[in-house]
Amino acid sequence: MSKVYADKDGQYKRKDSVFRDFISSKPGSKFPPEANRYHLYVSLACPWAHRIMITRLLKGLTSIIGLSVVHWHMDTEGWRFLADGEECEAATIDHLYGVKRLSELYFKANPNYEGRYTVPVLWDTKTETIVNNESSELLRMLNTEFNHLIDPKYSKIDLYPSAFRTEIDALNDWIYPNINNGVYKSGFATKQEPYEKEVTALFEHLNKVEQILKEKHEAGEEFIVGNTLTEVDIRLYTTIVRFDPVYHQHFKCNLGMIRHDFPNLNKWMKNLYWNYEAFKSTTDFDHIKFHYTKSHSQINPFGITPLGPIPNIMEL
Ligand SMILES: N[C@@H](CCC(=O)N[C@@H](CS)C(=O)NCC(=O)O)C(=O)O
Repeated sequence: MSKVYADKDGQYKRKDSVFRDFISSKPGSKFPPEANRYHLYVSLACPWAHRIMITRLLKGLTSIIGLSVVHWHMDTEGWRFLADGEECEAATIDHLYGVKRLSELYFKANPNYEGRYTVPVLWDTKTETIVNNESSELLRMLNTEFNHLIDPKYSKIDLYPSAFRTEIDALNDWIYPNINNGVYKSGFATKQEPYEKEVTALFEHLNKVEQILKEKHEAGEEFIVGNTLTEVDIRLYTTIVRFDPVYHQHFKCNLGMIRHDFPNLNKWMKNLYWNYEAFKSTTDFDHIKFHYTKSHSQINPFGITPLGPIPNIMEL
């Protein structure tokens, strides 16, 4: 029997990330910002890791923080890197140690580790440990802590501007549980009642963002907060771009599709994808579709990947 993520009530409960240190330039910091000291481990399929890939590009950090990309297939032992002679476009070996599995890095960091081996991971090559594996915190670190090491055209980009922090925090507070995690809570439910409750809440909150974006578009603006790209756009984009290709069918989030039923969310997503390289170049629909449909055998036992929707994202 493959893994079931729900508890006995049929509800999916996500576990908190456990490595929660911070890169900081404050005196005495255990993890000071330095070029080429830290390394990111990601999956191109994963919406949480995708947040960090977008941020790494937007902030011009590609030559400062290295990157290893796991294969899209996640089995009962978790994520693995590309094996010798194996082909999987955009996946890599582990560039630091050449290990086969992400779990080996978790055990290197803590031999008694007992949790799941999740991406994203920010690894410190100096102390050989995991600094942090929580995407919402990694996003904030990449936003501020390397600013003195990068070109001013990148350091001036602020994804969590102080003028909008209250508004951003308030949006994160309902977008995360109802939308980002809402698709997982719908898809991993193993009883009818929790599924219906979660999918209903998900669509109520998609309608709420649709309304916000309608007003923004009417005012000639393109982003969710203020008139500037913030972490709210990044955090929502990585869920919405997976919605029609995967969540609608695989996670049974099928009370509507972004392309047919949410014109303003669709317009906002297409704008980010087609007009911002950091979004388009980090969105890999093959990794996304293959990962979910061929890794969650409890949901899709034969691992058949549906052909549609075609296209994965509509033209502008
Ligand atoms: N709270 C974490 C969640 C990360 C997470 O759940 N990642 C999934 C992939 S989408 C993972 O690596 N799962 C591995 C597993 O469950 O074994 C974050 O936002 O960084």
